[in-house]
Amino acid sequence: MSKLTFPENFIWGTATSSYQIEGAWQEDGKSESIWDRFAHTAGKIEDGTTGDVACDHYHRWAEDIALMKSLNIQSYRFSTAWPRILPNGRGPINQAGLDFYSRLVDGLLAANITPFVTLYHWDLPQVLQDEGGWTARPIVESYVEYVDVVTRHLGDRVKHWITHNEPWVVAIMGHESGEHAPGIKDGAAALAAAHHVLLSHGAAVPIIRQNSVGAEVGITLNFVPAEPATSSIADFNAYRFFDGFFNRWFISPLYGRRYPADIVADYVAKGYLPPDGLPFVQEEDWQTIATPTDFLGINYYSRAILSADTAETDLEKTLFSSVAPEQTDMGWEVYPNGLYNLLQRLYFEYQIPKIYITENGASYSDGPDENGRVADKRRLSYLRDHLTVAHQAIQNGIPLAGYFVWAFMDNFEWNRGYKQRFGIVWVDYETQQRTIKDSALWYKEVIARNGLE
Ligand code: IFM
Repeated sequence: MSKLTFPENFIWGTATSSYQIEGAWQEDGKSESIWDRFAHTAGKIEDGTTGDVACDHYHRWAEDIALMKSLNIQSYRFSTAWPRILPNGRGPINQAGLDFYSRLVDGLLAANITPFVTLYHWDLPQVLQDEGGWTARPIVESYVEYVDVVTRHLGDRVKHWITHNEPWVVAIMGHESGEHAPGIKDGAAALAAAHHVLLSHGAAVPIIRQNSVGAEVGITLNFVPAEPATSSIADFNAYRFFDGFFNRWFISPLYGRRYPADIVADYVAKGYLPPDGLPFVQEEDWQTIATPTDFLGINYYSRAILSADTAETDLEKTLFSSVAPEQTDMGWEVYPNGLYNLLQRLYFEYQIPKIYITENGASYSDGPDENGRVADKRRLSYLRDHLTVAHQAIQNGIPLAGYFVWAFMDNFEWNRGYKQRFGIVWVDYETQQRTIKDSALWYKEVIARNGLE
């Protein structure tokens, strides 16, 4: 077998987010987030759990950094929690919250691990939700204030910033299906939320550049490459809508093309938009949203195959309806070629100068055997097959600059709770003991060799 070598400066990383791992939900002046509120509401989380303690990373961060270092991890993508830093959403700064992230950044740098900071991974202060959250335009100003505070304090040491993680999830799962916090079920609200997230991204980019000289700034979108199930016109139309509402709605305005006209028309037909346009848009927004960035972060897990009879009736089924035999515990098809197709499409259609895979990984529940070993073969082959495809994309000229495994350790998988385990490190939630899985040992070797055998 030949060796697949990656470019010399390729970044090998791993990722998490604040609410999913930190715990300490009420400590050191942190206020309630929409996820605290949502998880504390009966019936919202499949296994009835919350992120109150999670992986207790708030107290165990030093141990977690040491573990990363032992695995050769070069870069760590984590998010900052807005309610730790500005408990009122805006105004007075909670120094203890900032200090936590400052220590984390210093610890990472001391371990020679590059911090990649996501400024918003879904834990909005509840006080801002009470004013309308992402559906109300003033949120943009509050977000920019929050970003200004974080980047002023960490911008001397952090040089990679991601404004938002997965605006589709914030907008659609949070405001249309209501499966995520804040649990709203209103199509019109979802579109307003999507717009304000994108607008806040563009408004924040110059502030980040000002506060963090020489930094790279980008946004992370989740993509689900789609295909029609058959050659029928009805399936094609289901595919077209899916691709538009999931993928194009978010990337188009970021690259100067406004919202896709076909999907605007579909939303008018669904009653999500009035016939005479987009009520939440002001003309100057287009330019703000399309503020040039340095990179696009992409999160890829699976593809969708669309047929007219499932489209729009059962979102979860439609998203990940699968023809391949292999599925992860999330029920998502394992389909590495989808990553190749996605990278190629993004590069060809949008001429993106630099791409990072900011998340890729798989949920499998394999736990420690009688000797304490976690032989998570399926995750290992998932990662290997996706990296093989990533390598092929680089060979073909696509500017892919780094790869972050989701996730560094098992954590709180939102409305699915703790049963879904994405980590390359096992977490025993009773004892908080971490156990390195076989996939992590394999990844360690990949990093050491800068490639795959
Ligand atoms: O756990 C999530 C993460 O927070 C965002 N991207 C997808 C992951 C797996 O569902």
